[in-house]
Amino acid sequence: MPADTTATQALPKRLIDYRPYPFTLKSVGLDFTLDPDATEVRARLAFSPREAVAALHLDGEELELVSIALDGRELASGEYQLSKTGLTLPADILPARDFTLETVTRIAPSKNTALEGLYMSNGMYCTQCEAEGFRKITFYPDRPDVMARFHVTITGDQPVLLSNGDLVANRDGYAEWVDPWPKPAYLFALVAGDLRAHSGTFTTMSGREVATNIWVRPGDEDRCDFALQALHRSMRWDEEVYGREYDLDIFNIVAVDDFNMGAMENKGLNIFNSKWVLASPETATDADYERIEGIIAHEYFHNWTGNRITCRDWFQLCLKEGLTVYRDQQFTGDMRGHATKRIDDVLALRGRQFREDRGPLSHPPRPDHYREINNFYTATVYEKGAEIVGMLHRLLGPDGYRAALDLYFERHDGQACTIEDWLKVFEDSSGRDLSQFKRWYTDAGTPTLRVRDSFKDGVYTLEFEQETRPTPGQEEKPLRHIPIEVGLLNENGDEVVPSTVLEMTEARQSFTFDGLATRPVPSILRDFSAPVRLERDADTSELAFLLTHDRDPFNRWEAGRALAQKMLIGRVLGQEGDRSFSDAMGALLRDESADPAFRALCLNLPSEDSIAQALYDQGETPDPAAIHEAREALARDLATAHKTLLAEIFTKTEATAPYSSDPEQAGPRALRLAVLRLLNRIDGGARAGALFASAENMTESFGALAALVQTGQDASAMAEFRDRWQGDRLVMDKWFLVQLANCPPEMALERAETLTGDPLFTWKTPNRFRALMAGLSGNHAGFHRADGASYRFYADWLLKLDPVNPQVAARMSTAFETWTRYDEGRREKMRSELERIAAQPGLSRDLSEMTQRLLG
Ligand code: 0A1
Ligand code: ZN
Repeated sequence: MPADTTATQALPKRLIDYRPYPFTLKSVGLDFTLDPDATEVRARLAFSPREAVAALHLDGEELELVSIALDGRELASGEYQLSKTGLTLPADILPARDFTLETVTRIAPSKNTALEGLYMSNGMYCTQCEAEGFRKITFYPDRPDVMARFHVTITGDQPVLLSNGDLVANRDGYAEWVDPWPKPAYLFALVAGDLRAHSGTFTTMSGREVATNIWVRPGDEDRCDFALQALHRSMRWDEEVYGREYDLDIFNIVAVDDFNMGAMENKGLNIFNSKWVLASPETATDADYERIEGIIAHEYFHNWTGNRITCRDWFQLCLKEGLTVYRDQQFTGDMRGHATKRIDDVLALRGRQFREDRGPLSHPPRPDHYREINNFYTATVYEKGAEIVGMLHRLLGPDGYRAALDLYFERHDGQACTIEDWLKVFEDSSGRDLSQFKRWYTDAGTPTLRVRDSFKDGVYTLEFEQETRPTPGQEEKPLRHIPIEVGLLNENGDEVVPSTVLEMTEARQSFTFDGLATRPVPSILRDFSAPVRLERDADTSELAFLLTHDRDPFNRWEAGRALAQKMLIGRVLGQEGDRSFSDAMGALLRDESADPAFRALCLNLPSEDSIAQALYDQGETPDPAAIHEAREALARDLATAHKTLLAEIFTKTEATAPYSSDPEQAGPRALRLAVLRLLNRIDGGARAGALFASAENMTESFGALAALVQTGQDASAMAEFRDRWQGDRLVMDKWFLVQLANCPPEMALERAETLTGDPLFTWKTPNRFRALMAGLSGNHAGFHRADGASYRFYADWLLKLDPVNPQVAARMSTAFETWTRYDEGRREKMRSELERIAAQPGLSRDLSEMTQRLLG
């Protein structure tokens, strides 16, 4: 599909320009006659004017208009205007009462490589309408505040024909679906193909039976049960924890191989990237299982937070996404353990959102302008959006939070809402003023929180100072309202002041604790109570103390992480190290009472990217090769210092029971693999090789492979893995990724070049493209080679993908988001690649906006 060059110059959309749509859409009838090259869409839209005189504008892109009739009268071509972006009927031809507009349009799903609107994947029809894909299906007011009831018919020779809502008629080649719940067009979905169902039933809390189905390609049926059970667990959890019941008689999930994102919450018909549905012990890792469960839950939870209550406009995206991510995080915590879930979430937040917030792409969770909304499905909107909900929960407490949510559902069911509506329910239900808190939504940037402490006459004082650096377009940074959870420990490790939430609202603020016999050790920002960068000069003995004694598991882990970070940064800067980190890890390895999954998280060293970020935050210029060296050396030293203990754990954690992805088994497995990654650096690959040969599940097989790749000893294992799995697209994605992301940096680019010539590198499939490119960009020192050759290779591929799939090309351009961190030479090389992309004639609006923002 040719890119729309005029769109490249389009002016940004602005939040302040929001105006309600001048018509109500009372009902929608859609008739689809499917054909790969000429699908016909007949749309009947029943409108009611809300304003006396208004033109009717319908969005529409890349559509062939076959006919148009107003209240049954065929319109002549002079009576309406057609443009590249839509269809307008002037006010003077519209009646001042209710009217119906009927259009017939033609589209070609088989030619739709952008995977937005109606497209084809392996001969199956499917749709992706969020955010603005429905306008590629028919002319329509494609904005989330226009909600309507849909009645859909599908005619086609596929055995399975699905849409939203409840099925009211079904015969050979024909199906009719009615969705009783008004919805915006972005939640519309249609699927047609030769599909098989793995089915179940769920009885809701009021006793209604819901048919549940996971639809997949023939041959994949035996990999669906985990997803189906995860769906049932999610449905029950939303009833028990939020009081939310499912509201249709059927819930369908479909797995598709070609999908731009993870999954989509279309009403009653969730569409998933097959990667996040299909699971079997032989093909999916423990991490995959946990993620599948989390994504199934996320999409299901959208039924209330997103669908029943939706967003007024796309600026409010974090209203549904932040809340729904928060809900899926709570769910996974309940299913699998809160401590490790919180650590995983904070690792992801720092790795993606803090990184985004520190560079040219920094934006508020609720942005106030954009050119292409698809570029705002970001870690800031999702993960930081979830942190903000978490802070509200912490400030109001569990009962206050639940009361606010009850009010939200009661007050706004069936509406399209804003962040203001959302905060108002918290204000009204708690009586608190959240005007300063609102800055978290409207302002970009990660605040830095500096802490000093003092102790005198039994009084301990914590003094905090907050500061947020300027971000693009926001020079001034008003003060934030920051919840800081704190506990104090005495020298025996007893908690002398239990966890309490301090509320910081000033630039500098002190909090005192009196009646203490001795100077306490503070545990600050427990459970990571706010998304800030905490700066505190804690010495290594205090960190080691917290790692052993803190009651708050997050801060225990955080202390270990801070020790590792100190050690790594010291090494990169050529300073003398000490044994504190190694000793602390030794103590943890010996502590059999500690949760194995927690111990695994502590043993995993900080990523090279996060070390680079930490150096940059300290005002240093990160050197990727030196960082790689330092991290490798620390891993080797750790392995050498504790080789006997590590070997013992490796032996002891060997599973004896048949595979299960439950935390009881996944935890010890994670520890075993963390230990393997260390031992592998000093045992010549002996253990990893043996495990690779004997493994009966993908977690161990892939874990062993990943360890072998680290030292570049993977040639035969890679070949064997490819031979075994070449017919399995999901497993092959892993194969592409791991050999680039984990290999020694000097091998990365050459491997990537070779892999692009592999017949299995089907680059138009988003999962495959992402696996290879994210593999390369995830190899920090390999991507940031000093000669800039990886940058060039990567940019060439973005340019190649852009005309085919602009959305994915734009998302993948974020590999360059840290370009300002590095030395002059690397900066220049990245900048010139970005300029080369920006100058490409016919560049998509998606990639054009990204390169312009990246260049600043
Ligand atoms: N709303 C989905 C994510 C999603 C967003 C955009 C898409 O296409 C541009 C597709 C899916 C979710 O939060 O899961
Ligand atoms: Zn979502």
